[in-house]
Amino acid sequence: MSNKSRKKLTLVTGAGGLLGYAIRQLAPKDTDYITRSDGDLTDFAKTKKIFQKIKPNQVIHLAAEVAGIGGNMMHSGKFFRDNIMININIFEAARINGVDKLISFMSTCVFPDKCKYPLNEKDIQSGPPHPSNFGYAYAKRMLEVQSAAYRKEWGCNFIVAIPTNIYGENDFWNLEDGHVVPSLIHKCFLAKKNKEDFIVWGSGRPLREFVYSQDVAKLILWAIDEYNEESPIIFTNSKESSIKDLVDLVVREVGFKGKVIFDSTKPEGQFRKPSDNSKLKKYLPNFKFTPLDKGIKNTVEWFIKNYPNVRM
Ligand code: GFB
Repeated sequence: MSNKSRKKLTLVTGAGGLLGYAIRQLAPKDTDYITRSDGDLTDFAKTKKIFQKIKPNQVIHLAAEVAGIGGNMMHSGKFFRDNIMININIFEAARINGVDKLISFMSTCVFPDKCKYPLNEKDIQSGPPHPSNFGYAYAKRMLEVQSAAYRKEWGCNFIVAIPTNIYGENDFWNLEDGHVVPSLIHKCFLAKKNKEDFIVWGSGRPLREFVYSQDVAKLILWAIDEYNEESPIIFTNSKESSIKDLVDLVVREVGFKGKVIFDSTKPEGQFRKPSDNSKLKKYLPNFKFTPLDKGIKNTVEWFIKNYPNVRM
């Protein structure tokens, strides 16, 4: 945490991760960042202290317990408990310290498993989420409820965004718990280094909408200033790619020449979760998302340059 005495405008929580890294490249100077080492946000007294010290006007609340499909299946209790506690504490500390605006984040895995496509902001609570991440998904769904309740009783301008599958520099590169993009880049890199097969989970057929962290960071900085609706907003280019498409890009960028094996004993999660970006397009008709091949190229370059000093 910065210890300069000037008044801070914006506080970014969970700033040590993927989106925190992207926001740091773009955010205005009056921004303060906290990471896990600044205090345990599941503890209300510690959270309150941080807010009293920094006195932010705005909060970009990224802090969360997150993981890919493997981590979600292993830790449904922890992910439910910790995310609920963090969000309760952050919202309350923000309210009692007079924060003007707070943006928090869900993910498209919060949507019902059986839902009409494309997923729309209106459908979040209309059925149970996919079993692979129900603990995380139910905790994150409460952000919509919490924001609406705080607006209603206390007039807080708290908003919620829903990015789809985010990837980019400074991701979490764990082979078992990471999201698909960082895990596959790391696995492919190791397969090349150790002259082994490159093992991919599942059939490669599931579809995802990958969004580059730098694009999401731009959208967050727009939303904290300009988006004021109670209803959440989905951040996506609405462009689906299969896991196989992703594998091909990773293989090309890593320069892997060996054998790729799709391991059907591993989990696949939801088959697809195509999302409606018409609300985003209404606000930002000219916003250009980074194409997946360019984003993967940048991400692989970053990983290779920083390995082994990466989060994993
Ligand atoms: O990123 P991921 O774990 O998230 O991607 P989800 C899972 C998809 O990628 C599945 C395939 O179809 C997997 O079979 N996959 C292939 C792999 N190889 C790998 C690998 O090495 N690691 C991983 N992780 N997947 C998450 C939710 O779901 O989406 C989270 O669990 C969060 O809660 C996130 O919301 C955005 O898209 O399946």
